[in-house]
Amino acid sequence: MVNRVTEYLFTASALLLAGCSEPYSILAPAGPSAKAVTTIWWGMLTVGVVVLLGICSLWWYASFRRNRKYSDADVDERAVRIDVHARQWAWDVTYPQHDIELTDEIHIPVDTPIDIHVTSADVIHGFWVPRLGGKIDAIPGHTNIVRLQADEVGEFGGQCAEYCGLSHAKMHFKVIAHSAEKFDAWLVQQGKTQ
Ligand SMILES: [Cu+2]
Repeated sequence: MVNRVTEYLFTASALLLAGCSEPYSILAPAGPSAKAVTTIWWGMLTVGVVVLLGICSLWWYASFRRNRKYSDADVDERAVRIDVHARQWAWDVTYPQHDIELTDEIHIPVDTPIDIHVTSADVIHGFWVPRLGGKIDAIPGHTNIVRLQADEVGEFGGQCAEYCGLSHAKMHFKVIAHSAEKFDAWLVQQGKTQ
């Protein structure tokens, strides 16, 4: 068995080396035209190797980073849940733990991870608050979760990021980040008015 493997390796090596043998090899140019081709060949090989190494490195980094990010997100018990239902052409917002309902407006506490559970009543919309986090699709019959967090108090614009009909461009909303105290006061006030 070992002898047969050695035999195959020897034959394969001989064939490969035969391809580089001088009578037919572009790697042994003997004239100006052939030298130009050889230069391009080495250039293409170099660029190809650099691109391959770059892609492999990014792939490895992305795989490692993704695992770490999701495991960190799962263990954060401070996360506040807010449900967002998209429809043509508005955003219905509910706070499941507080029995609060809003439209086109999301209030959050600052410095706190917020898990937005996003779904849709009709077509696919795109939930996006550019200054606070990534986009997530709002899909009928399915719930996606995106985590947002504001590092400062203020008002942040949100916009539908998936074409969803005639008024798609007007399907915007705002996220208002309060200090922890003001957010608690806002919750109490909403509890009284709803
Ligand atoms: Cu839209």
